[in-house]
Amino acid sequence: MSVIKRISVVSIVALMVFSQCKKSKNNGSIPTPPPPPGSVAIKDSVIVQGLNFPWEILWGPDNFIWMTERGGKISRVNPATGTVSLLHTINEVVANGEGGLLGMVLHPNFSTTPHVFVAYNYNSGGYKKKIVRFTYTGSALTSPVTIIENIAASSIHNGCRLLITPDLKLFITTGDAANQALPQNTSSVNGKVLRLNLDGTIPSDNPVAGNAYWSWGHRNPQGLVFANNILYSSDHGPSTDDEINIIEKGRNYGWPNVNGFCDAGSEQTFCTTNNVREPLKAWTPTVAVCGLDYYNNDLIPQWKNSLLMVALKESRMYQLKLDAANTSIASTTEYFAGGYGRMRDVCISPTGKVYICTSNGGNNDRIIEVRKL
Ligand SMILES: [Ca+2]
Ligand SMILES: [Ca+2]
Repeated sequence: MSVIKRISVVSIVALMVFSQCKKSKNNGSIPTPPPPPGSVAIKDSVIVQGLNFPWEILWGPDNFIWMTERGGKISRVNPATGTVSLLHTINEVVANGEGGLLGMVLHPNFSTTPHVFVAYNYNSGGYKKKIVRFTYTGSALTSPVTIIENIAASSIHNGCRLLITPDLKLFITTGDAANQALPQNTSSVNGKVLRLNLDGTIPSDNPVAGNAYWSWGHRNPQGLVFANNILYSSDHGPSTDDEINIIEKGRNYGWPNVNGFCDAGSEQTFCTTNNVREPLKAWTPTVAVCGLDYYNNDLIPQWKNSLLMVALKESRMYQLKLDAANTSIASTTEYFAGGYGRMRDVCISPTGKVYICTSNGGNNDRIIEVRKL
């Protein structure tokens, strides 16, 4: 018998003895205790550098990260190599302050309907925003179709996350475009979460027939995710009350009359009169809440059933652990405080790795990969 075989036999015998020991130990009714919940060690590393204000990162069905940069570029990033492949530059984009090329979403049935929806600012009788649908050919984006246009824009407060729900409705967050009269005006498409059919028509079951809005009273929502059959959104507050909200059909979210919860005297009156939906959580002073995604992967157990949200000003990621009903935040844990500067967006791979893009500018922005150590 060779040495290796001897070792194997010894190992097998040892394993059998060990197993029996474990069994005999549990011969009573004492169950084996489960492993401690949560904590696995995580590791963060930079996989891409040299970007300029990436705004949207999302995990594509091709296992590439699809990315917009505010100046007008749409690229595919290979997460294994960090290679950035430019797909298309939208020349009509006008990047002004916080404006430019913003949110993006892919059609849920991308293999049969390779449509790419993007939101961007442009000039047309003033600074505006539009949503355009492109078709992906496998190497280029072609055939632009305008879904909605002439949304008021500004150098600040433009929203603009995009999301498509499984029932094929397009959700668009819009900001107040620095005009506080717009969010409470339901004939304006600003300061709203809009809901459209994928061809830009208005669904017959929207809150008001012929009106694109789904919810109103928003300031500058820049995070949006659909999970657990619930639409969650982050919204920038002024100097107080950044918010995380559950977006419900036809509800008023208060801005500019209400900041955060309905706690001040005048807010209480307004909230009662207008059936205002309060946030799940508010941050004062503000942290500049931005990109949002939902984590439920086994890879990092402590993050299961959590919203992951990144922040610009406070330059960190917040893990917002949801309760069993998914309708309130049970606990908050912070990661990467200050380590990478301002953070704009987050996405998650099907294997449970998390990707974060920074928003520091100067052609020095990065994508950070977070994985199990
Ligand atoms: Ca609110
Ligand atoms: Ca308040």
